[in-house]
Amino acid sequence: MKSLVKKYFIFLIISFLFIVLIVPNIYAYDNLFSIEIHGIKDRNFDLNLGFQIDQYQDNEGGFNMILGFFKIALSFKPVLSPLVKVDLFGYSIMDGNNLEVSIKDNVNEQALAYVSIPSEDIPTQLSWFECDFPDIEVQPEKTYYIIIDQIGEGKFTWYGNYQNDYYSRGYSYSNQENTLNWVNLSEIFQDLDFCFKTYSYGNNLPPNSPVINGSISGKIGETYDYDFFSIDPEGNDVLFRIDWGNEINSQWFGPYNNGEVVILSHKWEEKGDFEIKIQSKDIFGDKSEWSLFEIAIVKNNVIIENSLLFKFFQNYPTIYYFLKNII
Ligand SMILES: [Ca+2]
Ligand SMILES: [Ca+2]
Ligand SMILES: [Ca+2]
Repeated sequence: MKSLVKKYFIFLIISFLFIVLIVPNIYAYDNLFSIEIHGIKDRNFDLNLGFQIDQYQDNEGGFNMILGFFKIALSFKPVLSPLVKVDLFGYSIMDGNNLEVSIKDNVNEQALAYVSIPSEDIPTQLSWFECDFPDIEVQPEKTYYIIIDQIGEGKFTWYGNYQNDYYSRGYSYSNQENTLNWVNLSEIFQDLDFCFKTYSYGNNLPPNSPVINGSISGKIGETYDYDFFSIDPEGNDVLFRIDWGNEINSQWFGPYNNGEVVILSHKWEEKGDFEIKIQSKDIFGDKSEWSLFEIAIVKNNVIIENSLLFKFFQNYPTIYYFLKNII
């Protein structure tokens, strides 16, 4: 009878241990893929890459036209994409309304990109100035138009040159406000081409593969910090993605400043050797090689092995052996 109670007691203990030790581990697999992300910033991309001039006509002087009763346009054919911004050459004679700058692929259709430049931001002396609109993809060798307008009291003066075809891949046009009729100024004024520059981005290099620091060994269920960074040759902001050893890539996260140290925490819910992999890409999408980092995860059973209950089972070698193997 006494031994039956003992057996029952042992059965209860094993059941208890099963519930306490095994079940949570099974459920913990659900959390295996979760990561804690510290210090993620939500901010606009800081485009600090060098620009590259694509199309241009920089032969200045000889001709100018004041915006007022008409819009002015010039056509160009890009070679590079995206189109990032344009520079114009001119100045404002007096304060007026905003200068409206549009990029179109058809003069009478909607703008593909647009920026409205306040009158006070337009130079009052003849010079180049930047018109930066949201970047757009353009089709190389297709004709696009830069169209400028200054509704009402506009006094912007655009400079160009004529008598030679200084820009052979396009023409200049004007248009009375609110009409669809564009006049080809290049035909009237001997190959007139206004001064302009279009920009795209320079050749981009990917960031170097990330440098990873952190623990090379750990225990099941404990959290470990890993810090990492990536250097981009052009100093671009970088994003990362991580595989914690489960062959699942996280979403890209970032961007971070070039070389900024990022810290992430992770815990593993099973024993084994895991290969952490981190890849970076710059804001233009060029990716680094993956960096690898290994961690060995062992059972976290020191506390259980030292417990009175566990020592008690040492008197029952079969159960002890069984328990040793299941925890
Ligand atoms: Ca832009
Ligand atoms: Ca021309
Ligand atoms: Ca880069």
